[in-house]
Amino acid sequence: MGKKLRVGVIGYGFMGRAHSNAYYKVNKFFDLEYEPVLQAICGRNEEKVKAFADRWGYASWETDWRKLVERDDIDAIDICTPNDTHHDIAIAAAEKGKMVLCEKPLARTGAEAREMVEAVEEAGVPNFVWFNYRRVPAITLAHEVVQEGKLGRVFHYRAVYLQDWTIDPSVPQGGHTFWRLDANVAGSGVLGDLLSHSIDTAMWLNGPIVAVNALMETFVKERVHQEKGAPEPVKIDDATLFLARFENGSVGTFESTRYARGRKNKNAFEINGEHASIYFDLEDPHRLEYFEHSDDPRLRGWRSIHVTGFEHPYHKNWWVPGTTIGYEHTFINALADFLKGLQTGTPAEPTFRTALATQYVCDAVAKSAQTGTWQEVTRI
Ligand code: SOE
Repeated sequence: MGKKLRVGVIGYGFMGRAHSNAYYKVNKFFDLEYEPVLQAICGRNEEKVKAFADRWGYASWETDWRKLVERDDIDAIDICTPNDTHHDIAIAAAEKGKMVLCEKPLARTGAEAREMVEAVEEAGVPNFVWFNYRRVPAITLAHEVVQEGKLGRVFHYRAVYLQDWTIDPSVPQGGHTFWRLDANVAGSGVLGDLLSHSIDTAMWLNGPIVAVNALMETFVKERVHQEKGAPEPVKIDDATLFLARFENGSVGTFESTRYARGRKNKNAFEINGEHASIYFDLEDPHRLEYFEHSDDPRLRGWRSIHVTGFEHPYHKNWWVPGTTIGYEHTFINALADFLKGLQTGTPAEPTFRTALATQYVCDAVAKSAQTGTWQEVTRI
């Protein structure tokens, strides 16, 4: 430890809390050269931002992100605000020479994301996107298993990301709680919010997606806007499904919805290879299911691996084998990797450039759903 990294976090909602917790705890569990300092929190509501600063021990607070970005006592800007603000904040921060960390999805569109990539790369500043599920130990283990070639040739990639919290038509859209349902702010519905996670994981595990064929549905056509108080047409996708072709010749299916009654955060995937298959479900996050064809045929079957041993990713930084870690630890693990990247000079993934590839898949999915045709994915 020793190198202080003075962080300015923008946004004190769900992600502001998750990221603040990571900055607060990372050095308690990981041996790192860098030590984040909770230098400033920024949010528009003065009373709330002050209360947040007190609770988390931030040294200062701001109500205007532009002022925060101008400050000389900030080394890194972390964007935890709704999607429509990511582009302007990231570019302003990069121009000021700050490191930029951004909550997913990187942007509303590929065009916005591309400009963000250009800005951080021109400025030469470290950058990172918080696709936190890469740091679920069982998903990281899946990555190791695939990298080691245990699956052999991959035939199928199957992903679902299912929730159920928007079935009630009286749930509003817009405002600070329901901005995810407002297309102007979010850019899209489940595509950017949920499928971006699935796509990031899929391309990390199985390589680039080159073409897609999609459909989208909006089940509830009108919702009251929380701030304006009147009903407005709903312009987000409530459900998106797509077929995919991967560069390695495998084929994929992706399904996401917020209308799967009983599914709260089912982010699951299965990969079927020539020699082995793997399956993961975030609703059972400590387990990786694994099937190996070369096992003794009499004993062959799906193994349910409890990914909580010292030989498993991240666990030696936490508790004794068999105990578990949770959602918040995925952010702490991610931050530890980002800080190690600063230390070693090998940037932690996903960088803005890597996240741009996910954004381009999202663009192709949206275009395919509009046109009813296969779409090739823009390559970086
Ligand atoms: C939406 O409900 C949400 O909070 C996403 O925005 C997160 O990225 C996902 O991890 C959990 O669900």
